[in-house]
Amino acid sequence: MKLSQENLQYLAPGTIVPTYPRNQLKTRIVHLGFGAFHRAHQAVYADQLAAQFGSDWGFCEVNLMGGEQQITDLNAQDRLYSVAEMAPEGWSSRVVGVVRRAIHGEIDGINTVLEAMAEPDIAIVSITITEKGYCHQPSTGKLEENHPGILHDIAHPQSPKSAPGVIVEALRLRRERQLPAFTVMSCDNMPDNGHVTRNVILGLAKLQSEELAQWIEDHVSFPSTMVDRIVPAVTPETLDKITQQLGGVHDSVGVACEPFRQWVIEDNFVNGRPEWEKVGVELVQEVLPFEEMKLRMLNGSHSFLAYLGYLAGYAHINDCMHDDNYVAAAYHLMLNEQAPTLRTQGVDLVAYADSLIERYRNTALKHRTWQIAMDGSQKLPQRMLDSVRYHLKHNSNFDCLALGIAGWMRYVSGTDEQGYPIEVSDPLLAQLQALVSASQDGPERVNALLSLDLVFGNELPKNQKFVDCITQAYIHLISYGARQSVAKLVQG
Ligand code: NAI
Ligand code: CS2
Repeated sequence: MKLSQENLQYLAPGTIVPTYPRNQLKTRIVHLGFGAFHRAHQAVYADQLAAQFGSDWGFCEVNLMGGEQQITDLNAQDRLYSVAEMAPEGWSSRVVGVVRRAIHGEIDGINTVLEAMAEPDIAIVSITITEKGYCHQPSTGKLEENHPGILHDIAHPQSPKSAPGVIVEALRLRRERQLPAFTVMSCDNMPDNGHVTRNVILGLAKLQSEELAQWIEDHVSFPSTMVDRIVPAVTPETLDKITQQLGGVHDSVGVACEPFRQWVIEDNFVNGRPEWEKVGVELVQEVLPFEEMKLRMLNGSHSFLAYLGYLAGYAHINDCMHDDNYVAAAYHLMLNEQAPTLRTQGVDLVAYADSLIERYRNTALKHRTWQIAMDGSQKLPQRMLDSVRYHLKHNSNFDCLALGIAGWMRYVSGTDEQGYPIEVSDPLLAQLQALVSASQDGPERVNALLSLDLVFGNELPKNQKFVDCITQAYIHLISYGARQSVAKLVQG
């Protein structure tokens, strides 16, 4: 039996279901990126608001590329799907009912997406399209004008392919039709994600029309957000567990995640917003300190564990947590090398680190190190390199960060410690492979990879101390392996 409005009655007792009048919701948010994370985060907050406070904020879900099946399946399920929270003591499920519409840019046509974004009621366009979807330079946060998607959209602005191109064209339509603008809210893991979004949208708009760019500057806001909830990619086993949990009702769009969630939003909306504060969202003036804390302590240690863990043969983050040296290294990274770089005030960072380790230990999550290792070229700058810059400036130690960066280099070299190929997934894969195959393993490999200015910028590779630290960590890693390198790091 499939999940549907009619079959809600057959769900296992205890499942939370939408009891609010779904047809009274208005489509007021278009969300780009109906992936695992959005389903378990922003949509859950909206569902709670509708259920507890009668909010009428509903979503139009859009996938621009990939995830075709999810959109088809969601429509076949009356736009219902479930979210399972995996607590160590047991799972609990909630059926989310706030999706009003679901479309795909490649199936329904980009025009359908643009028209949906140009509907008068749309007040917010929110985004979770992964870091690479922004077509920016990770090292600077600016638009990458040579990105193939951007080159396409400059040539064909009215049939865009990239997310920035779609947003710029939707805003152009709204301006032409004299409709109010919408707020563009990034919920991806980047520091100052609102600023990056603003850079790419305005950067692209300027290449098309100065007037449009000016209108966007005057009428659109780009609030930054800090988002947190560990949502591993859904596997067939996850879906089987979800079916069991729902009492035999099958949900092809279901997602499972940790119980914890957090959302901090810069309160800067041009066309209204849901009353998120009623369901625990923190609305603040400045998000950057929260984002940096999360990106460096959580995501930085995640990436460290992902590269060094994968190389050591640990398939999941919770497997790394069985190795005391990895736990100690994660703590060391968080508290000795990331925490000192932060400007958060009034947060107990030791308690924060403890809570992260506790979350990583959750055996139900099975969060693959391979998944987190993905797209490293887009992640390293905000997770590790900004902190390295701090340490270089303050002449302080960054051995753990250096090992993390060396771990990424070893990982993207494409062969694991047993000599098996690694399936590296990264938008810069072609460049990475070219650099790897043109360099000898060792210091030459390190220098080759450091030449990637989209990742490392122009200054870091010129800093001898930085180059020496990374080279030393890399040589140790290829000589003794990941486990020993992590052990040496924590045991001295
Ligand atoms: P996912 O793989 O389930 O979904 C990715 C989504 O991005 C899909 O909807 C896909 O259509 C879209 N997408 C991918 N490449 C794109 C491109 N080039 N242009 C436009 N759309 C594109 O991944 P998931 O788990 O939903 O994560 C997405 C992002 O959410 C992450 O990269 C991160 O920035 C953020 N996030 C994820 C968390 C997690 O634990 N999964 C937690 C916190 C933030
Ligand atoms: C992870 C994040 O995949 C990754 O790179 O580090 O998605 C992480 O699970 C989330 O940011 C947690 O909020």
